[in-house]
Amino acid sequence: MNGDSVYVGGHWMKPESGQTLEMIAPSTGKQIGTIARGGAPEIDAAVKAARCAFEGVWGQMPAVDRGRLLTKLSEKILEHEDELTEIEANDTGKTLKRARDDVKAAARYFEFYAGAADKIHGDTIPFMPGHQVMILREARGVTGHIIPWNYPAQMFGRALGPALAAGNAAILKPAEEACLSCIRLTELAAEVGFPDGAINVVPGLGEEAGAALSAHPDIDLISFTGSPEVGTLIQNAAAVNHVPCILELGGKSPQIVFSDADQAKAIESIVGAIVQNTGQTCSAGSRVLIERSIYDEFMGALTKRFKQLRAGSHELDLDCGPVISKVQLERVLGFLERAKKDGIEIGAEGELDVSASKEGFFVTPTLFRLVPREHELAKEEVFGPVLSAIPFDDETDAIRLANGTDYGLIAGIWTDSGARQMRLAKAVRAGQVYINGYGAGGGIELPFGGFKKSGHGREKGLEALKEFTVSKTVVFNHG
Ligand code: TXE
Repeated sequence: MNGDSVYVGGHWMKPESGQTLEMIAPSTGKQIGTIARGGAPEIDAAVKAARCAFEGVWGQMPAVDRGRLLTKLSEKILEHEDELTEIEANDTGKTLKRARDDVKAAARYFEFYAGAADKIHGDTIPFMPGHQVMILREARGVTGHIIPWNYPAQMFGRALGPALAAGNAAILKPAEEACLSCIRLTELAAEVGFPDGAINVVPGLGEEAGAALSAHPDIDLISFTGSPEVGTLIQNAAAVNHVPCILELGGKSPQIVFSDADQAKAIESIVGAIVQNTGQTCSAGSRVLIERSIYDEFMGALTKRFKQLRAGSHELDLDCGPVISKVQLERVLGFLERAKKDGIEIGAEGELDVSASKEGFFVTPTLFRLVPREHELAKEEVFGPVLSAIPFDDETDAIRLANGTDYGLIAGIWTDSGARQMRLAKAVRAGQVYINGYGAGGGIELPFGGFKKSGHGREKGLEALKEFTVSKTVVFNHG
C-alpha cells in the first residue's frame, strides 16, 4: 500500500516533508502502518491538479461516463470487500461486522451517485415576454473534503461519491488517526481509470494539510466532518476566500420514550444506537429521555440489557471494540471520572472482555441515571459508549429537553400516538427524526446534516448533489 505517499494528479508521490505518520491499531496499541505527512506544498499541488482536471478531461467528460466510472469503483470495492474490511477493522478498532458494513456502504455510495450522475439537470422559469430563462446546474469546480477517523471508508464514499458524480474534481484530506482504507480505496479508484487529477488524496495532520486545504484560495467548496472547534477554524479560514462550507459537527442526539411506547423494541434500538462503533458516531443516540411515569420500569429493563454489553478486541465482534486512540480514551475517561466525582449514579456498566488488552484503548459501556439537565453528560458529545438517562414530565418538557443542547443532528421518538409523533417530528430541531426507530444517520438515500452547532449543509441522498453543484441563471432576450 502507498503508505508513504500522497496521490496528486494521478501519481503517488512522497511529500516534501519526507515524513510519515504512524498508524496505531486501537485494539493493541501497536503500529500497523504509516501514512504520508502531507502538508501545504502537496495541498497546493493537489488543488492545481484538480483545477487542471476540472478544466480539462474530467470537466469535459459526459455525465454518463462519470457515472460509469463511479459504478466501476463501486464494483471494485465489493471485489475487495474482505481485504478492505480487515484494513478498516485493524485501523479503527471497529468490530469486523461494523467494518464490513462500512465497506459495503462505501460501495453503495458510489453505486447510488453513479446512477444520479446523468440525472442532474436545471430548470426553466417563465419570465417577461420576449425572454427565455434557463437555470443551469453546474459543478462547483474544485472541492475539498476533510474527513474524520470514525468511518474512513464510508466517509470516502460520502464525500467523493456526490462530488464526483456532479463533475467536481476533489481533494480528500483523511484523518491522521485512521485512514488506511482511504489509501487502499484511492488505489482502487486509480485502477478504475478516473482521469488524472479528478481524485487527489493528501493524508497528513489537521493543522498542516487540513489547514492548508481550508485556507486555499482556489477551492470552490469545503466539506468537513469533525469537531465543532475545528469546524469553526475551517469556516473562518475558508471565509477569507469566500469559500462556502458544508459542516457536519456531531451531536447529542435524544431518544425520547413516552409511556405508550413499545419498550422492548425501544430498548434494543437505544442500546444499539449508543454502542455501535463504540459510541464514536456523530449521530449516536447519547441521551435517553424517559417519561417519568415509566422511568423506573424502563430503567430496570434498560439496565438489565446494558449489563449484558461486552467490549473487547474488534476481532471478536462483541458489542464494542476500543475507541480510536489514547487521546480519545482519555477524553472519554475524563467524562466518566467527572460524572462520578459529581455524584451521578451509574445505572449499569457492561463488561470488559479478557480480549481487551491493556495496551488497547478500551472503555466499558456505561449508563448513567438521573443525569442533571445542565450537566456536561446531558449537553456535550462524549464520543464513547456512554448513555445519559433523564426523566421528563410531559410532551412540552420532552421537547424542551430534546432541544436543550447546542446540537441538533438526529432524534428518535418512541410513542404509539400518531398525533404526538407528528407534533414531536415538527417540534424537535434535528436534521433527521425517526419515529419508533433510530437510524444513526440512516441510509445513503436520506439527506443528513444538522441544526445549530451540529453544522449546516446536507450530505447524502440527492440533496448532497445540490450542495456540490451551483445554479447559473441564463436569460435569453429574443424579443
Ligand atoms: O476531531 P477533529 P478529533 C468530535 C468528537 C470527538 C472530537 C474530537 O466529539 O471526540 O470531535 O475529535 C482535521 N484545519 N468528532 O480531534 O480534530 C483532522 O485532521 C483543518 C465528531 O479527531 O475535528 C481530521 O481530518 N482540518 C465527528 C478532521 O479535521 C483540521 C467525527 C477531524 O478532526 C484541523 C470526529 C485544522 N486546524 C470527531 N484540525 C463527527 N461529526 O462525526 C484537525 N483537522
